[in-house]
Amino acid sequence: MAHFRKDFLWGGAVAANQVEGGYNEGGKGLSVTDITTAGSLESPRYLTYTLDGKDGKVAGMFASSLPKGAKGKIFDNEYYPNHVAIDFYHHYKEDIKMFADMGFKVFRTSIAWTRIFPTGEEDKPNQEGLDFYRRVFEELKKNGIEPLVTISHYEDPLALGEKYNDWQDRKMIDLYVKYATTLFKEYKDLVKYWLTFNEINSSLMFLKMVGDGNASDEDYQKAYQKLHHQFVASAKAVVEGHKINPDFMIGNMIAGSVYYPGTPDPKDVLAARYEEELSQLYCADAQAKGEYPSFAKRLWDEHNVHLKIEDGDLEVMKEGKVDMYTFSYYMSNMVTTHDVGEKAKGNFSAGTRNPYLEYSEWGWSTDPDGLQLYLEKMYDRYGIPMMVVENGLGAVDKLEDGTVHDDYRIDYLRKHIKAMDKAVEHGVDLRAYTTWGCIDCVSAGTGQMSKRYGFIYVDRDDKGEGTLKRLPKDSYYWYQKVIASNGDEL
Ligand code: P53
Repeated sequence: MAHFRKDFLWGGAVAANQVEGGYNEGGKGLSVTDITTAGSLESPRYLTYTLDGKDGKVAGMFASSLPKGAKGKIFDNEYYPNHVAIDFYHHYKEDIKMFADMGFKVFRTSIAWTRIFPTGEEDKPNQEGLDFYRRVFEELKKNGIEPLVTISHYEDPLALGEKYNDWQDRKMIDLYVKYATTLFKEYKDLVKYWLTFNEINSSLMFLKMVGDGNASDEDYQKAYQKLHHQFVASAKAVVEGHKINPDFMIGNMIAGSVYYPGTPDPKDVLAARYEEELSQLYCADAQAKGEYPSFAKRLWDEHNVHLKIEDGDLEVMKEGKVDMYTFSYYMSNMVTTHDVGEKAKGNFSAGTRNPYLEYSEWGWSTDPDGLQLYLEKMYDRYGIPMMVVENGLGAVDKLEDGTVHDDYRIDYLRKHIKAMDKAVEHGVDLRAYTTWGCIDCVSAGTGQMSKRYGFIYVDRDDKGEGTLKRLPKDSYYWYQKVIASNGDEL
């Protein structure tokens, strides 16, 4: 027998910009993702904003600032995969019906800030945008599905990015809080679960991708300053949210990973620990303990960072601690000071390939034990309810007789569900599991459609061709059984 609670929330996750399309419909403004072109494994697109008057390859959707004076622009001869994505904007009813048919109890999506405040600075929210999400949430509720809503998922208004140099300016805090409070008030009876920022720690992890991992002190200064503003914004949103509805459960969202020492050399053990402090615990402590960790000073000093902290900031961080710890988990990492093994490739994977693990076509390791370890470690550290809000295998699927035989995906998910079950057996208070890209969508890292995660196949390719028809894969029927048996039938 599996150990999941009776009311365990099984479901799936996506983000507005990766599924909705309709990028200029319903009064929506441009987001940073709308000006991001497609990429590939070799050339991940978070390095390739298309900018007017600059040569383009300067900063990406995860960067902490735009080059001074840069203006985002849409070029006629470029392809922008998020402009149509899978057109969830017009297909949401059909898609929610399929989620309900699988037995989903929860569906995680985000709200596009630019549907609500097109430039981020309007006095009044855009009614059409509010109405769209109301229809989506009502449709979910009608189907017995609880919405889990990310307030900001790599889709900030482009106008704010340009004007306030991404999150370098404190002004962003108030604009974010105004946006979040608008959502809380509008949907207070429809949405109970909220996440403030998607993978907030990606700003620090992203630095590994800059200049072959040799980001400058200035890059670190910007990343830490951006994070400080986001921590304060997140905490203020938590405080305001609880005033609007004390039942809200508001979570952080960390790109979760574990870091193994590559050899038993104590130097490697220390290096792996330091990597964990930088990439995980710094942000996790700030939001779940409501304070900077003891090792923060070491991290700042390492890169001559001087954080601008204003009066009241630290108090509000303490007051606005999150109610639950939520994270994505795809892979683990290995850190070594020795010259052993092949360098790991792919998103964020600084370090070396682990000889005990298998790697996906995109270079991500499969490590379910790492998920168990992560859950047990973090629950022990923070002691608040946890949710795995992203997990899954990005793979190329082959359409055969109108379906996809994706046993590799079933295998990946099965192992991770078993790992979660172990952690629950060991005492972790786990509330939900939402697999990433439960319906095929545009990859965040590469902009590809061919990197698929879904239980539902969507007929659309990397060039934007296809009928957008939805088809259940083998994993669709498998997940239906998993949910119906509350994790017993794997
Ligand atoms: P894609 C890197 C490493 C771990 C998680 O990613 C990441 C990334 C970014 O590429 O992002 C999350 O689409 C993110 C989602 C994203 C998903 O992982 O690159 O929250 O938006 O789609 C999978 O394969």
